[in-house]
Amino acid sequence: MTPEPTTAVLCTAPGRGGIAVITLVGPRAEEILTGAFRPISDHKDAPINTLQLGHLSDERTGAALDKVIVCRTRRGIEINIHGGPHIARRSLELLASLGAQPHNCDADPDGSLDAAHASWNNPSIGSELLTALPRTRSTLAVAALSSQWSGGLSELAAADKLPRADQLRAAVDGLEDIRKLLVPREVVLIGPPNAGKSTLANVLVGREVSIVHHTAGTTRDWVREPAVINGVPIWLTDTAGLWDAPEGINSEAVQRARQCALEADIVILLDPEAGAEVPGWLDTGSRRPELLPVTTKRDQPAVEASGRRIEISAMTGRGLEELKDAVVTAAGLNGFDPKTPRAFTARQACILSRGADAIDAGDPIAARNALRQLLRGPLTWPANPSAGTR
Ligand SMILES: Nc1nc2c(ncn2[C@@H]2O[C@H](COP(=O)(O)OP(=O)(O)OP(=O)(O)O)[C@@H](O)[C@H]2O)c(=O)[nH]1
Ligand SMILES: [Mg+2]
Repeated sequence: MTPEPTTAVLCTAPGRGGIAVITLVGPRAEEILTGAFRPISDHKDAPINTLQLGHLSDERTGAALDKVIVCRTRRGIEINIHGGPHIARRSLELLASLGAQPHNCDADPDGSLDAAHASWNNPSIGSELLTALPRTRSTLAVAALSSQWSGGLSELAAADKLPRADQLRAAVDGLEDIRKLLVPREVVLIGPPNAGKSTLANVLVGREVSIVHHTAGTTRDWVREPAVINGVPIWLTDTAGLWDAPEGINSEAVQRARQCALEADIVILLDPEAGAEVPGWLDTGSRRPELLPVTTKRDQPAVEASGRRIEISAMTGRGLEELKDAVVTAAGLNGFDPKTPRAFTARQACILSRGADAIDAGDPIAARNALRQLLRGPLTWPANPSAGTR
C-alpha cells in the first residue's frame, strides 16, 4: 500500500494580499515542518491552536525565506507567510524539497479541483468550497462558489420537493461555467504599431504594465498580466505592432505577437483605421480564437464610421464598457448569475448526474439518497475524479 502523502497546499487566492496561508496535512507534516521552521522562542512543542512566531529557512543555503506564524490544528499545520506570490512559490518549493506534495492552484490552474481533497474524510459543499476558494481571482468567482454553499446547490439538494432531472443536469453543465471563471481566458491585443495596444492594456489591467510612446514599435516582447473584466478574470497579453518587418529583432517581435494571437482564446484586433481587415494568418488552423475588431483613438475627429466594429478611446474611456461586455460574451460568461445552482467539483457533478438518472428511472428514493451525499459524504471517488465531467 502506498503511504498517505503529506500535502502542502496554498490555501489563499493569488493576487494582492497581506498574508498567504499554506497548510501541511498528512503523516509527515510535523517532521517536514521541523526541517523548515525555526521558532523564535525556545518553546518548541507549541500546543494545538496556539500561534508560534519563527522563520521559514532553507537548511541547505542557510537563507531565511520569511518570518512566519505557525499554528498546529487538529487537521494539520497552518503556516501563515507573507502574501507575495514569490514567497508562496519559494515556501512551497522548500516544503517540497523536504518531502511534501505541493499544490499551488495558481501554478496549476487547470488541475483537478479535488486534488487537495484527498485527506478530507467527509467532503461536503462547505469543505469543497474551502478547497476551491484559493483558485478565485475575482469577487464574482467567490460569489459563484460561496452561493452554492449558502443557497444554490445546497438548496437544490435539501429542498423538500425533489428537483427535476433537467434542473440537476443544468447544475452539472454549470461546472463548465465555473471552470471558465476559475481558469482565466487568454486575451491578446494585436494590431499595427502605434494602434494604442499598450495604452488599452494599461487601462484594462489598471496600472502601467506596458510602455506607451508615440514612436511606432515601442513594444517589442509581449507582456502578459492578470486583469479582471466585469468580474471575469483573464490573462491579458500586449504584443508588438504587426508590420512587414524585414528581419532581425523586429521580425522576431512580430513573429512572437502572431504566435500569442494564434494560441489565444480571444484576440482583440486594434486599428485606428476603420476599414482595417482581419489578417489572413489568423484564419489558419482548426482552433480559431474569438475575434473582436476594435477601432481605436475615437476621441480624434472620425474619418469614417466603422460600422459593426467596436469604437473606443482609451484616453477618454469611450466604448470601453462595450468592449468589456464583448470580452465577457466571448469568454462565454454573458449574463452569468453567481446564484444559479452549479456543480463546482467533479464529485458534485457525478452525484448530480446520478440523481438525474435515478429520477429519469422513476426511482425517487435513489435520487434523494444521491442528493444527500451531495450535502455530506460518504465519499465514493471515481478512479479519475475529473474524467468525463469536464
Ligand atoms: N488620441 C489618442 N491617442 C492615443 C489613444 N491610445 C493611444 N494613443 C496614443 O498613441 C500612441 C501609441 O500608443 P501605444 O499604446 O504605445 O500604441 P501601441 O499599439 O502599443 O504601439 P507599439 O507598441 O509601437 O506597437 C501614444 O502616443 C498614445 O498616447 C487614444 O485612445 N486616443
Ligand atoms: Mg505597445
